[in-house]
Amino acid sequence: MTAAAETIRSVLADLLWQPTGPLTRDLLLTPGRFGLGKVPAGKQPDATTTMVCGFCSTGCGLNIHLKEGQAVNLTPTTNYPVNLGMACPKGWEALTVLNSPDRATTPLLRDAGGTLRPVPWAAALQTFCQRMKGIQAKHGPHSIAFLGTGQIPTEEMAFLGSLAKFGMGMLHGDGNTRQCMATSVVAYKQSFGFDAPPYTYQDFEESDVIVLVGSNLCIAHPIMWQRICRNPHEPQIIVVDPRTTETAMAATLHLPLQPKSDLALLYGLAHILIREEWIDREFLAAHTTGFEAFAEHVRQFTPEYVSKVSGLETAVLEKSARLIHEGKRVSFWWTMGVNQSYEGVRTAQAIINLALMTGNIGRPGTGANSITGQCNAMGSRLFSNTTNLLGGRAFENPQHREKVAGILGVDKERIPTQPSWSYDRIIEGILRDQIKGLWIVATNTAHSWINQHAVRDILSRLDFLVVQDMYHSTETAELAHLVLPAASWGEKEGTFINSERRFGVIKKVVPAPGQALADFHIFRLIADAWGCGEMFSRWTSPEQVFQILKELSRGQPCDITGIEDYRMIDQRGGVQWPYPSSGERDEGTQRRLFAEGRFYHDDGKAKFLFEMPAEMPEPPSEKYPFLLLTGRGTASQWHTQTRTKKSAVLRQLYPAEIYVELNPEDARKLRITSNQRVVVESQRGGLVAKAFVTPTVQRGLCFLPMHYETTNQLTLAHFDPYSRQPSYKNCAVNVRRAEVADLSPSPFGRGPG
Ligand SMILES: Nc1nc2c(c(=O)[nH]1)N[C@H]1C(S)=C(S)[C@@H](COP(=O)(O)OP(=O)(O)OC[C@H]3O[C@@H](n4cnc5c(=O)[nH]c(N)nc54)[C@H](O)[C@@H]3O)O[C@H]1N2
Ligand SMILES: Nc1nc2c(c(=O)[nH]1)N[C@H]1C(S)=C(S)[C@@H](COP(=O)(O)OP(=O)(O)OC[C@H]3O[C@@H](n4cnc5c(=O)[nH]c(N)nc54)[C@H](O)[C@@H]3O)O[C@H]1N2
Ligand code: SF4
Ligand SMILES: [Mo]
Repeated sequence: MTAAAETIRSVLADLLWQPTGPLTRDLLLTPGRFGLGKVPAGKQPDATTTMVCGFCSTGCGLNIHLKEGQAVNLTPTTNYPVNLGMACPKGWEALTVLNSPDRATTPLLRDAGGTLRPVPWAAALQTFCQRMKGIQAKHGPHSIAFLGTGQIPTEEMAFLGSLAKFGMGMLHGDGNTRQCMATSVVAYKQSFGFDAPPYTYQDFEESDVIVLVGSNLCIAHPIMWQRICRNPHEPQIIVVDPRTTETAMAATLHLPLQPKSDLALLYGLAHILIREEWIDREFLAAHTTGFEAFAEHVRQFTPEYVSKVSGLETAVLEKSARLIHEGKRVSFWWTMGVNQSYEGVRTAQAIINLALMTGNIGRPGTGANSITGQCNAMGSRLFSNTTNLLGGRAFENPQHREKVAGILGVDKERIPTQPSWSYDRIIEGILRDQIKGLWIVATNTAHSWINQHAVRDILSRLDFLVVQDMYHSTETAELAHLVLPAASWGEKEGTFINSERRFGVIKKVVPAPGQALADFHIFRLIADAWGCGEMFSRWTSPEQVFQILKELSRGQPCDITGIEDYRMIDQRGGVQWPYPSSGERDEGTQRRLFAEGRFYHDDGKAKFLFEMPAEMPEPPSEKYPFLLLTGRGTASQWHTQTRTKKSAVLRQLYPAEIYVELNPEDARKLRITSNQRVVVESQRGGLVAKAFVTPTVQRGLCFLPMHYETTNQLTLAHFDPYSRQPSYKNCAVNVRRAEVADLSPSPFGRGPG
């Protein structure tokens, strides 16, 4: 069979669910709903199958209950080693959000009058290739780019990155993981020699001291928090967060530091630990480099100095250092309060340094542990072919290129010799007329990217914007020239890799609506239409691609050649990397890295890396006297809400309208009371929100959840210099009571919420 015929066969098999009838050419030629994908009634027994959740990186196991072969309900899996029978509200509602009138069911093309109209797949594919190739012919091969995601299966990410770069000749493609994990990736690579979060979730239960920095587990990772609650050692829980979050309230010690004083604080803790000789000299000598220079660096971070910068009392600093010293198994965890910062990489490394100098790594209950965000951010870090060449390799390395070319059977000249521009550079590239065509897959840039007015303006300058999403109503799809309708979690197959490096399987348990196709099949169709289908002739199904990924991982720290197939992953309750086919391998269900103290740098040692703290680029001023923090609002809201707002149950669990958290004293001075509408404005824009007056935010700070459309109209586009991750959690704003003129009609874009 030719590659094109094979594509049509596999696409139809997917649409028909159980292919029973003859193949139909209508699929490619007719727009509209087909009623394909109906499960033949009565053909299959009722049963239960298992898969992992598709929201957050915890990667909970779910039992999916099937009636006549189709999912009707779900329950958390009791014997899955991640969640042990628990799920958060999003997990429980994961099937519900699939049914919605705004699901994209057919390709949509913007007509001459500016309206998006249904077109058949064949026309959509033809337009896609003509317009993208036209741009390349006029402006050069690198004038088209893509933006991907941490929320599609690993096999699909690898397909997108390989098709775009090796098949279509793109150089630039990045993902929303830049907004999220780039800082951890760079920090680990520089410190350990490979992007390798070392922990397993059991460490939550085995620590006697747990340090959470910029991480609101109760809201963002509630099942991980449940694992802490199961810890039998009555652990000390130290939470470092400027806000008194739900997690901070449950801590044994909360350090409400000034925002972005983390670096000084962490150096200050190192200072005390060294002063008291509470460090593991033996471990330092055998397994690390650069400690002496680091010790010299932190001498200036005296408790008095750090107290001034952070607003924490010296006694609290001394107490924190003592707790770390007295702990036998201390684990350090961080999330976006660290990563989303203009000095995120060095802050993450300051955490890594604490773990190294106290010998808290490689043993149960220890580690310098970055918690991931999206269900498959880890898959994207290893296999999306954006920043890294497939399998955690480097584009710049000729041996790596040769290796990948050999495994894929691709001409090595087709592999770029440099990594892609980062997300912010791609956006800037549009502004500079260097990028004219953009393909956005499973991310909602027009809502989630920093400084939203600017990014929407920039996207609107593109000659051709393609958005591939499960809903046609996202803020980004509304700007598109072409919308490609995607099947979602539950409607397709593949693997996700969770925060603790565990592969889990997802399955097709409901048909996708209308003509929506798995991203996998969309990539196949595009490969054929582009004329590079032969290059992907082995990429016939997700499970076939999984076999290719195994080969790509061979000999890498993330070697998974020992995993046979999806069945094995499913039966074992997931498998953590590494799991090589040969040599020593740990068969346990909970596995951590660095037990032998061997890191991935050539000398086998971890590096101490440090730098002087930087100035905050936009501190509060007379005109904008508050510092704005942003982040997750509730356990029931997911990001830009495209999914979670589709569930009536979840909608009951969070405020429909955007709200801003304000300190009572500040509110009193401004004559603002709870539930009153206020204007929050920065140099870049303003929004109307309901005031939520609460002592959980300190004076001079305010907090907006990221889930509402307008939040990023305020944020300042600035980035960590090493990871290029946006610093979403600090910009200067003013808050005032809303006047009548502010309210109706809203002067701020599409209005509140
Ligand atoms: N319910 C829900 N869960 C989610 C998500 C979701 O959208 N909804 N998203 C998932 C994703 S992709 C991610 S990345 C994770 C994010 O998970 P988290 O990082 O835990 O969530 P955030 O609320 O973004 O940020 C955490 C905390 O950082 C604090 N912070 C702000 N500035 C600073 C600072 O300067 N220093 C310190 N120490 N702390 C600071 C904030 O006050 C906030 O409480 O959540 C995942 N889980
Ligand atoms: N102010 C502020 N902004 C932030 C943050 C913050 O803390 N503060 N956090 C940042 C972080 S950490 C993150 S991760 C980003 C998240 O930002 P986004 O990635 O923009 O958020 P989502 O809403 O998860 O968008 C995912 C999109 O993919 C679609 N989708 C879901 N499943 C599929 C699928 O299988 N196939 C396809 N094709 N589409 C699918 C969804 O409908 C949705 O439109 O936001 C960032 N933005
Ligand atoms: S904690 Fe995360 S993975 Fe678990 S059910 Fe909730 S959203 Fe899903
Ligand atoms: Mo994220």
